[in-house]
Amino acid sequence: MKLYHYVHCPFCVRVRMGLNLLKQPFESVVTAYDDETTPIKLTGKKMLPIVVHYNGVAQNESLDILKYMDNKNVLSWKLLDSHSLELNPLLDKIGSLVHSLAMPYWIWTPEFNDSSRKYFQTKKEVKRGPFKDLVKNQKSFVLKLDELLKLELQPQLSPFYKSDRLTIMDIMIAAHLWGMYVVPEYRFDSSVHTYLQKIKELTGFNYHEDYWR
Ligand SMILES: N[C@@H](CCC(=O)N[C@@H](CS)C(=O)NCC(=O)O)C(=O)O
Repeated sequence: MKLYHYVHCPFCVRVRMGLNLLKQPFESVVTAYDDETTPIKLTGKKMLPIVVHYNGVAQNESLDILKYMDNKNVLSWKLLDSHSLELNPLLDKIGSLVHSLAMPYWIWTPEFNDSSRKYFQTKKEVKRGPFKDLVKNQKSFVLKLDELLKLELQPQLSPFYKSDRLTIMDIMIAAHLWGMYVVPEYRFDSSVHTYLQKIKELTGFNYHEDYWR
């Protein structure tokens, strides 16, 4: 199967982590952020991740893809239903802070060229304001992120989120947090770093591997 994805995108990272964990091989197709034609042709929407299955059927929505592939329930999907009331607001807050902190750096990774960088920045600045202001406000975003992780993530790790085994919830959390590894000024608290590295080990995830293909 083929996976169309953006390297930085947390929803795409979910699928990369999940498919690796499920030992499901895939052909990786890193798609340019300004390529509207490829995703629209496949699913009618300019949105990744998209997988094209062996039978040619294209599927989007990260969780739908993983659920479909996880026929043995390795990722304990029921836990997601029972914890969604706490997890979804936590993911929204983490996602918003990580995006504000990491976007100004993502655009300088090898995934982007001049054209896709301009497309991404123009689109994202409509919602978040100028990237130069995001960088200026870095300290306050970092304070908020650290506080959030300390109060709402760290106490729930046992050693995984509300579980002693890795579940889909860890993949969702880690996929967002992973973006912070590109922010050169940032260091996770060591317990969060250990948690993320454990997930990396279990899923065989390698964030920037496509740059060496
Ligand atoms: N609910 C979707 C969200 C996917 C999503 O938001 N993808 C973003 C990238 S992070 C996207 O493709 N955006 C295209 C654009 O804004 O041009 C999922 O879980 O797969």
